[in-house]
Amino acid sequence: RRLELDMRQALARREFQLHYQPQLNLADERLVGCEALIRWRHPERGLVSPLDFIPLAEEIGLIVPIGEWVIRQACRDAASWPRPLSVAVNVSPAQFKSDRLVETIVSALSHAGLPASRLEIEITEGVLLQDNEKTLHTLHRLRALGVRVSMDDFGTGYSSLSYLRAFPFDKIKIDRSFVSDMEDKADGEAIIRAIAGLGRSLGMTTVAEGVETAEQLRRIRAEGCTDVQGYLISKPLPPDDLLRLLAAGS
Ligand code: G
Ligand code: G
Ligand code: MN
Ligand code: NA
Repeated sequence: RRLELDMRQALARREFQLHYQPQLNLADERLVGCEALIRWRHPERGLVSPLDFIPLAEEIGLIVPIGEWVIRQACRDAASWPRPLSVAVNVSPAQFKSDRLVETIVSALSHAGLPASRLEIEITEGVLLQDNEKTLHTLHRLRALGVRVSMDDFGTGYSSLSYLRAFPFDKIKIDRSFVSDMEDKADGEAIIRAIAGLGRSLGMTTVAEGVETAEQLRRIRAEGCTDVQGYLISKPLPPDDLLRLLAAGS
């Protein structure tokens, strides 16, 4: 498989990049964090979406070294930002299960000189599906370090609520399908209201993802989500563009 061979060399050839999508807090209208999203600049294919290589990377185990690069790079970048925003990194199930995750994070934070409180990891239900004892142990170790943990794509899986009971996440990221449903179906808005209320009761931040229009933002604010992320605020930005945005004082 050609893509597989190329991916094996992409790290050494420095073809991966991180883009950063800002998250806005609705209470004070300030940026509070950014999600790191990997991009592969392939020499012939151009920009390859993570949707097209992360699943393959998981399958062949390459997600572990790629994911380690993501964590190190995200910590380095965040340490250079002019304001102490948090940086969120997506951790896939295979990477989460690898025994090196906690050590990698400790070492990345220390090399970058980034306080653990500025790092957030985003996990999906896929992480929680298997080996619950070990998963919970890892989550608690991360929490003890001061790293925050978010539940990504909330509401799309089978038992989101039981995961919230099993582990006290810091943040719930409401899947963008509920946001896009909001304008044509009343259900979307009702679901967002319910998740925002759940977050409030449990003391968790609630981020609405995929916010694209002012009308969506108005409704999300009315329903009580604490933060938003989406094209309306900003697309994922290359590091230099993000620095310019932060320097401009957003
Ligand atoms: O930004 P974009 O729409 O291209 O991202 C597509 C998917 O790839 C998203 O589900 C996102 O969570 C995932 N993704 C992006 N960057 C990373 C990464 O560094 N690690 C992992 N595991 N997934 C990522
Ligand atoms: O799965 P996860 O939530 O980690 O991935 C976030 C994905 O959503 C990224 O691929 C990112 O590029 C994409 N994204 C971010 N904001 C928007 C938006 O406003 N609209 C749409 N359609 N996609 C978005
Ligand atoms: Mn995410
Ligand atoms: Na998500």
